[in-house]
Formats: sequence, C-alpha cells, structure tokens
Amino acid sequence: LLSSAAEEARCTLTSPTAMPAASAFLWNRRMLLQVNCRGFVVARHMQPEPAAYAHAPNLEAKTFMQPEQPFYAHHPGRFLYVKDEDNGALFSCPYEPVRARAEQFAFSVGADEITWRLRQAGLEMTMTLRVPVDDAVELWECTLRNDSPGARRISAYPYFPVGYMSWMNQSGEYRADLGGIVCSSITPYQKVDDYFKNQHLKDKTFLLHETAPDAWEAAQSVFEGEGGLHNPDGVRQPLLGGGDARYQVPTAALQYQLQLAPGEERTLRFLFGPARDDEEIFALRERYLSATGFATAAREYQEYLAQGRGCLQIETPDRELDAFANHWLPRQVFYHGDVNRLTTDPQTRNYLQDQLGMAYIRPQTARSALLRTLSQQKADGSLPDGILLSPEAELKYINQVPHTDHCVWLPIFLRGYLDETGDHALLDERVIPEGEDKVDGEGHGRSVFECVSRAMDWLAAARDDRGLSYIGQGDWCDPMNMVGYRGRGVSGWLSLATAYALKLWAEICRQQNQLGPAEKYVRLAAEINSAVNRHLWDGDWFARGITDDGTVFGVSEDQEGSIFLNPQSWALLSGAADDNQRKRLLRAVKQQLETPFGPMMLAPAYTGMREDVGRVTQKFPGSAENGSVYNHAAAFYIYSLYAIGESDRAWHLLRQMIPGPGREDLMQRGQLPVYIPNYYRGAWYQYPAHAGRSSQLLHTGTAAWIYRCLIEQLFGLKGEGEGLRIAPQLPSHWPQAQVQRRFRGAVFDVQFERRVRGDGLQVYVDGEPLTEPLISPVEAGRVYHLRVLLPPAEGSAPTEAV
Ligand code: CEZ
Repeated sequence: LLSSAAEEARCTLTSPTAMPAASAFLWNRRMLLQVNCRGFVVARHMQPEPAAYAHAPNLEAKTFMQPEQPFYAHHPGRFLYVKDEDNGALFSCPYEPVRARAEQFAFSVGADEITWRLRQAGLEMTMTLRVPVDDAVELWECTLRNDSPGARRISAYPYFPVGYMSWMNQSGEYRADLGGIVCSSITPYQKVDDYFKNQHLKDKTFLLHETAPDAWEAAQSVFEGEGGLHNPDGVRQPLLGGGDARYQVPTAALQYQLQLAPGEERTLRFLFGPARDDEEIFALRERYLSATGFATAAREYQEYLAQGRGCLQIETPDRELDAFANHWLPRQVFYHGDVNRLTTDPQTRNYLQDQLGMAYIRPQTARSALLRTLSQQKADGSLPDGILLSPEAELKYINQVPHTDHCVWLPIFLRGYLDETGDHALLDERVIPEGEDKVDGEGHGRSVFECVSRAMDWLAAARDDRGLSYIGQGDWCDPMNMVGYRGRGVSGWLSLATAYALKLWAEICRQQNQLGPAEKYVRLAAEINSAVNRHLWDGDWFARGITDDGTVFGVSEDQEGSIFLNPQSWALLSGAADDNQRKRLLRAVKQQLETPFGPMMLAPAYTGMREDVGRVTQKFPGSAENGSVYNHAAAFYIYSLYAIGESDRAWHLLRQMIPGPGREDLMQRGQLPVYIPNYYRGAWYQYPAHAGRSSQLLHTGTAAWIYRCLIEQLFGLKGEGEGLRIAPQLPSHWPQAQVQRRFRGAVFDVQFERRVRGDGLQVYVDGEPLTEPLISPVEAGRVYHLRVLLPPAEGSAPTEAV
C-alpha cells in the first residue's frame, strides 16, 4: 500500500481508494497546494491575502484551511482524460473524474514534486507537479508512453476546471497569442472602496501549453455535457468544440490527438495559475514553459528546500521515524516558519511557536519574527491577537476575538531560540514599538529584555483574587470562548502556562545577571502554582478552569469534558504537580485519554452546548478541540513527559503521532506520513469507528514542538550556555542509534549505544571521556565524534512505568 524511503524524501501510495483523502502539499513563498491522491487540489495564492484561482462550481465562502475538507466530483482538481481512439476506452489520471481502476497506480510524493504514475491497457502515464520558488504558478509535466506491441492512437485531454469565478463577471477563451486558455473574472464587491482595493487582484486563471493542442473547450457545461464528468460529451466527440465561456462557468480543457509507435513517448508541459493581466501571463510563459524552464525552476526549488533541511539526521532502529524526522518533519517546520501558514496576520501564539521551530532551521528568521512581534506589543505590555506581517494586513477571523495567552509564548520561544543559537545579544536589541516611537524620550525604544519583562508583568497582573489567570474569550484553546467572556472566568491551563513562562523567564533573567527580577518571577510562579493547587486540584488531576459563575470544570463530577490534557501537561512543566500528583495525573491521562492514535485532548467529548464553556462544546464530538487527538496538545504532553524523564511513555505517544507503519493503522488514519495533521479523530469511547481519522490539515504548532522534542529531549542534544549538553532519552528498547546534529556551525556525529550492564551515561568526544556530559564551548567549523553510552534499559515494558 505504502512505501517510504529513509534515504530520500519519498512516500508512495499504490491505491487511489484505500486512503481516498490521503494528501501531500507543495508550497512556495506565494502559494500553497494541497493535493490528494485522486487528483483533487486545494490551492491558495497570496495577493497578499490568500485567494483561490480554481473554484467550486457554486458560491464559496472565503475561509481559512479547513480540517476534513470534503471533496465531490466537481471539486477543483487537475485531471487528464485519456481516450483510446480505436476502441473508445476512457479513463482519467490520476483517478478522478472517471474513477476507472488503473492496472497500476502510484501517488508518489517527494519533497519538491508530486508525481502520479499509472499503467493502463498498454499505456504508461505520469503527471508531475512542481512549483517555482517565487511565482504563483503550477508547473505540470505529463508523459504518455506506449508500452504495447502495436501503434496506438489516443486523445489526451488535460482538464483543469476553473469553477465559478465571480457572479459579477466571468468568461473563458482560447488565446492563441498567449498559448492557452485564459479565464477572466472580476472579484465580486459592492462597496466603492473595494473597487480601488481590488485593482491589483489576479482575477485571471490560465492554462498554458507548450505544445499547441488539436482542440480546446472553455465552457464547463459544454465540456461536461449530458455525459457527466465520468463520461463527458466533450471527450466523446472526435474533437472538442473550441467554445468560449461567456458568463458561463469557465473551464480549461485541451485535446491532443497522439499517435504513438511502440515504445514512443510524448511529454506535454503546462502552466496553471492566477494572473492579473496578459503581460503577466506572457512573462510566466517566457520564464517557465519549456524543458529548460522547468529544469531551472526545479533546481532553484531544491535549493530553496535545502534551506529547510534542519539540524538533525538520524538512523535508528525505526526507519519510518528516520524518514519522518530527516525529511518530512523539518520540511513542515520550514513551511510554517517561512511562510507563516500563508496568512498575513498569524495568530500571535502560532507565529511564536512556528518561529520556535524555525530556530532549529533558519534562526535569523526566528530572530526577526521575535523583533517584529515585540514591535507590535501594546502599551500595557500585552500582545495583540495576531501579528501583522505587511502594512495592508488586518486582524481577521479569530484574531478579532480577545485571547489572553499570547505573552506566554515569548519566553517559551526565547528558551528554545537562545539554547539553539546562544544569541543572547538579542535580549539587548532595541525595539521601537509601532505607533509609540519615542518610548524613552529619545526614540531608542526598549530592549527586548524590557519588552519581555513587561509582557511577564502583564501576565502576572492579569489574574483574579484567587491568583488565577483570566481567560477572556479564549486561551490556547480558541473556541473555549465562553468560560470568561463576562470578565470573571479563569483558565487553569493559562495559570499553569503563566507559571511556566515566568519560570523560564526567571532563568533567562538569572543568566543575564538580573537577579532581582529573577527572584520576583520565581516567586510569582510559585504563587500561581499554589493558587492552582488550592483551587483546581481535583484529587487525581487538575481542572481546566473556573467559569464566570464560579463553577470549576474539567473535573471528575463533570459528565462530559471531565478531564483535559493541557492542564496536566503544563502542571508537569510548571512544577505545580508534586510526585504524588504526577503519579496520579499520569495514570488518569493514561486511563481516560490515551487511545491507539494518541492522547485525546479532553474526554468524554462534549455532545451538547455548555454555555459556560463555549463554542468548543459545539464542535462534533471527537473532532478538533472537542476531544480529538489534537496533536498540538499531545505534543505539549510529550514534551512535558520528557521534561520529567518519562522517556518511554513520551516515546510511545510520539510514535503514535506518525501514521503507520502497519497497514491497519494507515487505513484508519487515512493519512500519509509526510506531515503531522492538526488532529486525528478522538472520542475513542464514543465513536470508535471514526477514531484515528486524520483531519488532513497541515497547519499545526505540533511540527515545531515535535522537532524540538526529537532534538533536545529524545536525542538530548541541546544547547546550554556556550555549549551542547548531552542528555538523551532514547526509547529503552533501542540498542543503538546514530545521529548527525548540526549546532552553531559545528557538526556532531553521535553514536549512541545502550549498555548491557554497567552504570550511567558516559560520553566520549573523539575517544576522550567527558566528566560531565557537556561540550563547552562549541567550536564552529569543528566535526565532533561522540560516542554516547546509555545506561542499561530497565526490565519494564515501555508504557507500563506507572
Ligand atoms: O485553530 C487553532 C489555532 O490556530 O486552534 C488551536 C490554537 O491554539 C491555534 O492557535 C487550539 O484552539 O475553532 C477554531 O477557531 C479553531 O481553534 C481552529 O481555528 C483551529 C484550526 O483548526 C486551525 O488549526
């Protein structure tokens, strides 16, 4: 069903029906394409707000990327019909719309291209999709090869539906001068102001060909006719009719009549994408539409991807993990960090966590992101709900709802960034707050250190009489919008996260020799931890919060939502949980939240609205924040388990996050191990048949956290001061592993070996034993050979530690 290579980034699915929603993605600085194995595509380009250029056939709402996005016959996709001119046999690549079974099918996903390879009735067909680095355009290469003993006469029809572009004005026509079909529209609007704003929009969608076709059709209804997409009238005629779309739904369909001798093949290249005008279309054609244009774009794109290769290469007993950690995970982290989920106003918490991931990949980007964030800090020390990335950007969607947790992510980001880079100079960097250009009276702004301290003071102050953090209309969990909308409700998670953030910041203060503030923040953290213990410890776990009316929720008395994962994870991190509480809450999580697909975020999932909790309770039970295996939350838990040395338990959950390798697991998740989705369905006890199914949504803070867990915790190769500390927590059943870690300009080749007997950890550097497992200072440019002997595994089974 699935094969994946550890050496290169490639994952191949051999059925279009076994995991029908299985998808992969390609992106560049201007666009994102999520492509599923059957040929359906969700594409967005930035202008600078995200927009589609191939649409549904009816009015679609403008929205952000959605989980479990449904597909239907007319969903945008890229297809190639192939008709045998001698016997009329018809099928389509890659699978939709005809849905005829190919004799051989491969959806082969690489890091820099996606290829389908099909074999059917003596023909071999490939379709390859690439993107360039800096233009919103799809580069398609289709090859047809005659593998049969005799000559073949076929017609091939690229069919790239464009959909309902606009209710005001839309059309499509063949343009011989530009070499392809160009569909035009006017983005609908009603306010005069929008007329001026919309001037720059790319309202055209084109399909350009390198080789002139024999025929074409630009009207969707004419192409489809009465036969429907399974058997369109267009392809049943000898030649497409050459029609235009005049305020009908346009499409882009071409026809090539090909005669292929045995062994002969033909390659056709196309460009598909949005444009503003003819000049732009023409320029794209000139730049890309040739064999050399494609080859140059491919090489440049590989160079671009190489910037995201990350800092860790591993070879472990788990080759699927190797493939994932070496290729796919850093790629996903890089995607998030380089283009910020293709939004112009990323949620502040998402931005800071995505950039935490970037600290391990391209730290200078992470550095500027922090400075940008602080330049938008508010006068009271709090952060806005979203960070504006361009002057035209506005806060949209969820960023219009006040959330209270954003400041927490500052020291979390900084801890990771400083450990990775040693760049303490960042803390002295001056920030001029936007709209407040003379903070110190001289226009020198504030130091990063001061900005973060102000954010910490804001967090410490945003608490009630009990000492717990107000939730406002949401914390990390943004649909938890009604716990505190009347101004009194508090968040248990946020209180713990605040305590943790203050502790992290105190440590940074100490390193900066700011002993007074360090002491203050440690004291505040302790105060919050004890407030949480006083008001929110439920006997076996921590509650999630207290509503506006004073009801504690996320407790054993609740029929639904009785236990939440986040407060437990962060109680481990903040130090709120003592040994006894740790044992109890670990057991509770295991008993009530763990599933074969990872830990659920809460259980039992809500089945009806709780007006004192909010919108989260209206989500379908087991989906998203309502009790799915929400991977971001699972990642916090994994990180916290490593933080307390629960290595095997952490490993077990980390491994569950990656689909496969078994067939049954893959089928249940329906997801390729080429990215971590934001969730797998939960509600394991309520809807077991659906549990495990992937959301296929590739936007998630999980990627950054899991990358960090691998680097700093599992392999334990973490920056500390001027050096690198070695504190591995390999799964106890691994006898050995090899790792290459790039760190501050040096390379560490590490050989881990599990001792059969003997004592604790012992590290050798170039043959010499270390007295302490810390290499400091690290010399840039040097290659270190490390041999790391691990203490022998204890007899216990991996997940039975409690
Ligand atoms: O959005 C994510 C947010 O981007 O949900 C996380 C939150 O921490 C991230 O910042 C948990 O709530 O209903 C909603 O508004 C949802 O909250 C979604 O928007 C969710 C999306 O599924 C995107 O991942």
